[in-house]
Amino acid sequence: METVFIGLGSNLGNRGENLRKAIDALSPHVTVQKKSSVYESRPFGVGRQPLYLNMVIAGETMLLPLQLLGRLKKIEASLGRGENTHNQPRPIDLDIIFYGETMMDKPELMIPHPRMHERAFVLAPLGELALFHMHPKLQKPVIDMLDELGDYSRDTWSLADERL
Ligand code: PH2
Ligand code: MG
Ligand code: MG
Repeated sequence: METVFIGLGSNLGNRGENLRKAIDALSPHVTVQKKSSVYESRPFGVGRQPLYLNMVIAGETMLLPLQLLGRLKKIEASLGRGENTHNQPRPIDLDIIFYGETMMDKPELMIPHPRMHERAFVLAPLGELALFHMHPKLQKPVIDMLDELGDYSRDTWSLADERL
């Protein structure tokens, strides 16, 4: 059994419904223990796109990292995400943020997520769940990573009305 943090993002279709359906589809594979609030965030690093809804969940899973990745991809596909939609608007994106203390550097999967520490739309919801959780590679807690993003990142997101 391993503790896993998963980032969810949606900027196409009924975004709140997409998040809800993704969490439902996850639940046979990941016992969801905590859910962050839902955030609305400006698209980061991908040009002009619709606003995202983002959140993070924490749970426990028996799946190994690559098995979990395979499961996340199936859920993304079942919710209408096509192939080769990296950095394109998508109904759902499911990213492994942390998997226990695991560090993994494969072309198909990097853990922790390689860009999580630069992204307020990950760190803000993650901070709600685990402010003092250590990044195993950077050896920093989430609160320090948030600090380093600085205040400017504060106006890239707001809390959404959605309650999941
Ligand atoms: N995901 C990306 C790229 N940019 N921006 C926001 N605000 N939220 C995301 O989930 C997101 C993004 C690639 O996965
Ligand atoms: Mg992503
Ligand atoms: Mg992804």
